[in-house]
Amino acid sequence: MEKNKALRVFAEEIRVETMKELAHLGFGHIGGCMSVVELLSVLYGKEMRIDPKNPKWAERDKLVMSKGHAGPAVYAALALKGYFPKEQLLTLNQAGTHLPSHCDRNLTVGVDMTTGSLGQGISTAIGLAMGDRMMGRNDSYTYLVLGDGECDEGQVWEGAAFAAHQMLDHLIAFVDWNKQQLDGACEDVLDLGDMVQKFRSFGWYTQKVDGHSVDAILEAIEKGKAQHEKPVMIILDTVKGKGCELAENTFPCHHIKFTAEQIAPSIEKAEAVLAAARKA
Ligand SMILES: Cc1ncc(C[n+]2csc(CCOP(=O)(O)OP(=O)(O)O)c2C)c(N)n1
Repeated sequence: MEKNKALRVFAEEIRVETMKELAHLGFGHIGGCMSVVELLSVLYGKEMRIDPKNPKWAERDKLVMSKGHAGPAVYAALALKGYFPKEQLLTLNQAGTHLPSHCDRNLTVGVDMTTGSLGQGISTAIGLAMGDRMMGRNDSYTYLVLGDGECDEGQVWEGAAFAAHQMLDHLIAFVDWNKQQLDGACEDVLDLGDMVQKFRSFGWYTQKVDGHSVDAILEAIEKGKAQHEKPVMIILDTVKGKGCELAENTFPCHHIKFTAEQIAPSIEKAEAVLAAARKA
């Protein structure tokens, strides 16, 4: 059992709310949403210095969800933190919504960066981190979430070299290493080999942890913050679709369609896991 019960519960809440959002729509990027819920729980539930009542607070920590198709999971975390009413989640991707399928900083309260064109988030995150440094906001951190398929983009490696050169120790990045991308396994589409060695050789303080353990993620962030010379990379060993039975049993499960009936048993199971986490 995990030490941090509140974060375990928050992760399961994000999971359930995300599934309900997507169930209402009948399709979506369920796989890559499910694999980041523990990370979002740790970030929004504990690690990030934020104030939902003051979302534009300049000194806040920022998050760049570079794999912007995980927007629905980010929105669930934001709603649960009180950035906007939970009922809004059911407007996902509908005409006039504030919650588009991919993150948009101009539309959604609490979203710090517009993303969706893969590869670009590392550059904007570097910009945010450098901006904080230039403005003397030394307590502010920028968090960045990359997909493993996204790391096929050359821009990721240009950013990786630059962040290390700038010794951007207040940039804390994650790769959601769920081993799948849009239409198959990462190792079949473009095998990047050992991600830990790759980022380490680019000069990052790199660790690999169980991406579904809130305790492990928290510990890795604290270790990263304890050093002051390198940008931090945490490779999250995850399962695409984690905790949504329908998605976990579909390959690839990147963007799937489902009826309410098809996804209902998966939601019921996730709700049971949430109830058990609350009782534990
Ligand atoms: C520049 C760019 N090329 C292609 C796409 C289409 N696309 C959306 S998601 C995706 C796969 C991403 O895989 P990964 O980064 O591993 O995300 P995850 O598996 O975590 O969902 C692709 C190719 C895009 N959004 N941006």
